[in-house]
Amino acid sequence: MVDVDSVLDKAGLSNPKVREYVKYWAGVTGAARVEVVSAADDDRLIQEALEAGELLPAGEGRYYSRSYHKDTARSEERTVVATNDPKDKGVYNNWKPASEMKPLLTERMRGASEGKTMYVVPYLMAPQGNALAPWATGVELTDARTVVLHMIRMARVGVEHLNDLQDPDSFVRAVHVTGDLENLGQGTDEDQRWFVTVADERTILHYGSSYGGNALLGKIAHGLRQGAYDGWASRKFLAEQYMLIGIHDKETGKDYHICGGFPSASGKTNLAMMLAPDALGDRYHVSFYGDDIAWLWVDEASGKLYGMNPEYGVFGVAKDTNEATNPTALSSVGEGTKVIFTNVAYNPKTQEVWWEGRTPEPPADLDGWLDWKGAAIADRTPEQANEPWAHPNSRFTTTLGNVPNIAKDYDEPAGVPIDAIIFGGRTRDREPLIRAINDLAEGVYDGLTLGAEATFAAEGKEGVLRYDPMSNRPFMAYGEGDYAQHYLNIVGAAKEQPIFAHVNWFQRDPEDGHFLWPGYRDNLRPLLWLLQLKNGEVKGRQTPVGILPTKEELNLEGVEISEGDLEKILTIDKARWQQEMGYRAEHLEQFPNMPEAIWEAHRRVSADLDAYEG
Ligand code: OXD
Ligand code: MN
Repeated sequence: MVDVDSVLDKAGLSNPKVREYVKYWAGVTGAARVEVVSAADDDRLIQEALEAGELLPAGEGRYYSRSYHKDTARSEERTVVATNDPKDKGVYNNWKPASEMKPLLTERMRGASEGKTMYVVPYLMAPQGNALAPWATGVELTDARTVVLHMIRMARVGVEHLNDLQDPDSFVRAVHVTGDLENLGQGTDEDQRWFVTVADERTILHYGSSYGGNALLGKIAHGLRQGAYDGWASRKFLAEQYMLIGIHDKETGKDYHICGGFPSASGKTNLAMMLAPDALGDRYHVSFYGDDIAWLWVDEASGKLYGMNPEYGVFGVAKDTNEATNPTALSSVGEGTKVIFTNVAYNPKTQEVWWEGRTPEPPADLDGWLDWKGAAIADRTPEQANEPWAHPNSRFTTTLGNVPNIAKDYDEPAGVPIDAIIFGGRTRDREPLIRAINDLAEGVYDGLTLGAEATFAAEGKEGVLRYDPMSNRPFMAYGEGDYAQHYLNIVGAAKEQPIFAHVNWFQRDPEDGHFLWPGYRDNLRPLLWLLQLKNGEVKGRQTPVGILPTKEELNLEGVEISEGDLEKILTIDKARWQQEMGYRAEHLEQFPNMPEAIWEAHRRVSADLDAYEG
């Protein structure tokens, strides 16, 4: 049995409740050693991981890791929100009783870390001193060193975040046990994995994976699911899967902040890391706060809606990241950044990495190249020739400070005032470039009916979205009706209302399929229009589904777009919208206590569409 007390004493971990918790789980998991970690341990842990072969060098100050081949993504079916109150059951949260899940997970974890080190990772999912820090504190226990290295990049890590809590018991207990990955029956009827957030006990128990989304418990399990539950239980805040950016107007000296939700594969990270297009760069500077999570609250002093990114790093999808789509991401994974790549293709001879979309063609000289599973590309059979080199969900993990256009105040406790909340899914028709919504209930309604096209034809019907309310479908922690009401309450309490908008960069020509809008850096243009609309500098054109820019209002300096394409992305397809309203009604009917304000918004949009002449 490890002498946990002496380890904790040596690490200066004095919080008595944390000590009790660590001792309990050291006993359950049977770990051979306990080690308390802080960010200052990074270099030593990197060195140990290199020596153990868990990391491989990928050039100067860059590292590479491979995960078990059946452990490469979040598993939504095995993810559960458990509480002691069945009223917390929602449509998406996969609710189960805490009394069933806690003993089950404890048994899975019993003795499962034998022979391993249990790392104690005290963390904070907020800038230090932030108003929401009391809900952002946690301690992850993990038996995987690579998970620790990822946590150091994705969260603020150190005992100082836990020792002086006002209430020493107020921290999230987050236990991660990897399990025997080769014998867990991933994806079969005998699947042994469980990823459980016991939300009303602020306890996270994840067993059976070392992949980031399942194992970095500060990020999704705490930053989104637990955060959402706490925000509702305290009536104080929202935890959303939103990016957060700043826009500085050098001419007026004004700063604006926009956050927003996008279902996966809808360009959220690229948008979050966007630079101003060349033609507008003299006037506007875009800064990066976060690409994945924002917590929103009303600031007591100013009465304004505020937001902050609880994370400390970026856990980005590598696929299709290149100089054109996301140059800032590439700079943030350069030499000396201490980035960790996972499951991309790797060349141990040259220490290079590559992923699909990094360059138009893979490296021509195959010498040394291994695919994400470690198999030599040069040895592929003709049948294997088309298999991807990198896993489609391969990732880079880098700290926010490495992103070249990181906002100067990203680490300040205050957070930033939110001017606009935007939603956008990948949709090939119907959704215009941007439509602005001034009414709170209609904005929330729009977020609740957010969706994206199913990625494969087999997954859905043509023109029918996979709804992903607020891009939170996999992270919903309680009932969707309660969620909608809480959202209305939090944002509704702000003295100055943010403007809402729905954006779509992905409309295509029905004949030849080309994208009608150039996208990427040019996406700043509709966002600037939105801010001008909020400021009363432009009027736009009212339609039943929101206010659209006129052609003249949109700053198109330096953009190549045909008149026909522009016309198309700035108009409403009435028939398709009327069809969509039917699908939306079906979608909303699933949620038992959806607030009347949301239904009223739905009926208003529907009636306005029926009366619309175009
Ligand atoms: C996700 C992520 O799975 O951000 O959404 O990694
Ligand atoms: Mn995400």
